[in-house]
Amino acid sequence: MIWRCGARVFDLAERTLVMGIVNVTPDSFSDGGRYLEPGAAIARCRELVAAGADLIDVGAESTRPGSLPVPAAEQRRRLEPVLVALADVPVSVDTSNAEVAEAALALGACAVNDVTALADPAMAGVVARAGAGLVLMHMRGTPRTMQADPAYGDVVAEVADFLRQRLAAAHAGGVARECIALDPGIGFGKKVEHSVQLLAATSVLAALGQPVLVGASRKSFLGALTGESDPARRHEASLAAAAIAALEGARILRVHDVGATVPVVRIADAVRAARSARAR
Ligand code: HH2
Repeated sequence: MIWRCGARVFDLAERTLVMGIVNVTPDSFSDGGRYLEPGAAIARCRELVAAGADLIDVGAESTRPGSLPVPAAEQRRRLEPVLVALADVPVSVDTSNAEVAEAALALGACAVNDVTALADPAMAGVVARAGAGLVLMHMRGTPRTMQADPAYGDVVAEVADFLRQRLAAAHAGGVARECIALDPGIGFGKKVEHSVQLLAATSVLAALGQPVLVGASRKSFLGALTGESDPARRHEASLAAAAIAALEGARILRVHDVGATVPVVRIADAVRAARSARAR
């Protein structure tokens, strides 16, 4: 299995990718305000690459529960100096705005992480023209409303159906299948039990045939399970979730603590390889 992101082709057959998070925002739930200044964001990206990140997800709009959209011009203003300075680094841009995505791809980003899975009708065309990578994520509602009592009959089946349908839409919009990764959207319109069920069912989503990305790092369901209210102190819980996701078939992990996650996924990769060798 590969994930094509423009000229970069990630080989996912044996290695789970570690995607480092850098939010160039004043208000993200975990690192809000720390990397709003371009110099701080660039230094953080370089630090995560040195710690072993395969790519960096740079966002200029928080999607934490209750947050509001950030205008395209402001997202571009925050992103541009960072992207220019990181031309040598594989970067995905965390945006659901096609204008922002187009500008970021022109500045060298190799993938678009779209938490709305193509809500902007221009997005598929922008990604397709660039031959860029694309992450399609499941969300129930919008960040402003999503945690207002989300309800599902069968959360795994509903998320899988949604992702199957968005995959078809992306493909119909010209995005090559080998460029597309799918993401259950942990914490996006999900109660604690929904996030746990989705983590447990990573292999069900992997069976859709695309690389699965899981973003569980520091999220509130980990706090609910461990009693830790401070996101920055959900370190061990995040590593446990990373190990489980990788073992269950996630091929890309979106994390804040890259250096600690890399050895965890190497162990998970080795165990997964041993498991599949035994099954052959
Ligand atoms: N989670 C967040 C943001 N973007 N993208 C994908 N594909 N999957 C995720 O799980 C995901 C995501 C939320 O985390 P963070 O970026 O740390 O916070 P904020 O949205 O407040 O900036």
